Amino acid sequence: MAAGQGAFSLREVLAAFQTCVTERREVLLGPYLSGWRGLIRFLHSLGSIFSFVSKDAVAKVQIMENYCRGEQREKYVSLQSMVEYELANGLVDLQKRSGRPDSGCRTVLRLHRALRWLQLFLEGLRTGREDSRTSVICTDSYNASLATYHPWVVRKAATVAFCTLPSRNAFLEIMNVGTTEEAVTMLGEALPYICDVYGITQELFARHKLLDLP
Ligand code: 1PZ
Repeated sequence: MAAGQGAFSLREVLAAFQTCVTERREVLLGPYLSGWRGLIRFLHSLGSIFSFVSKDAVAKVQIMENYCRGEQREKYVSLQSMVEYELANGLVDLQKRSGRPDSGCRTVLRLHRALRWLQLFLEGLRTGREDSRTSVICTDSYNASLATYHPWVVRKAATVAFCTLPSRNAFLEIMNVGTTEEAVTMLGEALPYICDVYGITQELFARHKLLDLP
């Protein structure tokens, strides 16, 4: 079953991450953020129990979209140009938050950490057995990534919400990519691009010592 016209398919969303990386290995913010917008739309389809997650994700994407449309928009074309501009102009709080507007660097860092969760989660879904539970895959991926950065109450709420996730097969179907086999194939094709975006960002942030921004 192909996704009908206008139907929402995770294939297009994941393809956005494919178009992020330029020949010079820069990560373009435009497609990066449209990938996130698509993921958030998908998250909405999983029910209101996830609204505490989507609210935070929307807020962060919004901050970045404002920078991308703002006066300094040419500085926010890629992650590389953003890091260079914000650091050169002292716009990044390195020790603790000072009450200034959130920098692009600290905001992207949160999305970047969530991208690691996404990578682990989708890889778990792809390689999971037919009868494996999405909630377990999701919890394991979360504990191995994002959970480190979240306080107890957020971890608790996340774990409760994960329990509502449908079975692996049902989950692959709501991705709207076709049969479960087609969804698994699509994940195998799309994941290397997400890994690439994650890897380039990780290297960039590590090089500039930005991995612990408050
Ligand atoms: C398929 C099921 C989807 C489950 C989503 C898994 C992620 C759970 C994350 C729950 C955290 C949401 C609450 C807000 C936390 C914020 O405190 C942190 C740090 O930001 P700060 O407080 O420093 O400003 N925010 C984040 O870690 C960003 C979380 C973004 C999560 C995006 C998930 C996108 C899901 C796509 C679904 C396919």
